[in-house]
Amino acid sequence: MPGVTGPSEYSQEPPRHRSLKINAKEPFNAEPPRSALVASYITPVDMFYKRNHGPIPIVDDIEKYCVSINGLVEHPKELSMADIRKLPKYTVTATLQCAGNRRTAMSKTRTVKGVGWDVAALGNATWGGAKLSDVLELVGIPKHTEITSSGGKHVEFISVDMCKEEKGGPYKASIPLSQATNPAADVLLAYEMNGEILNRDHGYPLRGIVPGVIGARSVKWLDSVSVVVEQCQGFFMQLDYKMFPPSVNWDNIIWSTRRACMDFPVQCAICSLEDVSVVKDRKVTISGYAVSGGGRGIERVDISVDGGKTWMEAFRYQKSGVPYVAEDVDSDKWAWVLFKAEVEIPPNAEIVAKAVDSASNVQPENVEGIWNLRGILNTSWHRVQIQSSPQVAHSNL
Ligand SMILES: Nc1nc2c(c(=O)[nH]1)N[C@H]1C(S)=C(S)[C@@H](COP(=O)(O)O)O[C@H]1N2
Ligand SMILES: [Mo]
Repeated sequence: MPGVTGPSEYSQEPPRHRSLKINAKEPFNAEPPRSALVASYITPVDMFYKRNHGPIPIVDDIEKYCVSINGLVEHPKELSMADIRKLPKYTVTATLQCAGNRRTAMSKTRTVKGVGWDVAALGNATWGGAKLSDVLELVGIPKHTEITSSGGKHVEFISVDMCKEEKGGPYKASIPLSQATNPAADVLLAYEMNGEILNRDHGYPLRGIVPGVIGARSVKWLDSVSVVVEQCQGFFMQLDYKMFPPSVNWDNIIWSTRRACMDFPVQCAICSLEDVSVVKDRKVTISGYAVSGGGRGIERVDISVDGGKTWMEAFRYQKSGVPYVAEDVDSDKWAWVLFKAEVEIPPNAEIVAKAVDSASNVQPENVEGIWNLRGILNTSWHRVQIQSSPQVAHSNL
């Protein structure tokens, strides 16, 4: 693509915030401390997790940059950033979550393969850009198309970055054409994040944003968008990001037997405490995030201080102090909710959080039942242990 080069090495990586926890250096994979996630509803760009499979590409001449819209379309086009910006601009607040979020905890049950993540491989941002449905209309594909006359059924996003999983080729992924041409699905070709020009780490100058779907499908640094007959045959759609049953191991795995993960399941995590925390007071404020895929809202977040025997409901909000109601016209349907609960804890408490989404899906109780060899989609109840300091034990006598 004109104007964009992929550095062969990691010598030209962008600057990053010091407090990010680095899970892998090259490619760069890092997440913020838990507490940064609950500090604000919108995650600041520098605190947003970064998930890469290769070096960060460099756009050396934005005037020359263009994205190719091609494949089974009547009028293929090369669009410059000026062309993209001419289309109506939409802003969508959406949580991007890596399917590997909470992988480290899954690994404790049985080893899994993949970059380790704590509970912060996600963030909530306001993305600005053109709707993919408008872009596809420019090349002759009407809104709400499931299949084109030439059999096009999927939209493939192809990047310029190079990763070893694709044998030095670009990262890619696809979504169904019906989703891409549905304006209500809010799929964007985004050039802004939180009102600023998208930075290099997050896909400058243009990336896909597929709300409610695992992060892997929101392809950064777009080179082309292609209407194709089959689902993308790339590594990350066919040989990764699939959920296998606990019985499948590396000797008996058959990748083609499972579907590519798309919508993520209901998830929540406590962010005000680490896995093991020592607290002095018996009264503790528990806070965290809850989010579901597919635009499903969060119906409830339940908190327990006794390992799940008894429960209380947490306060949920998106706008500070305003109670959140799932499916309310004012709520952001693709975004997380933050939750808060004031609890009184017994000595050596196990605090648990679980969320319920608007389709009444509930997180699974234990990680064992959802363990899978790639360690994806760990949505088990989030548990943190409290070690009472001597004062607490004493005041409880
Ligand atoms: N081109 C490209 N797009 C990509 C990736 C990548 O490595 N290369 N990683 C994907 C994965 S797995 C995730 S979770 C998100 C992470 O986006 P972020 O780094 O902006 O948080 O980008 C997705 N898009
Ligand atoms: Mo991811």
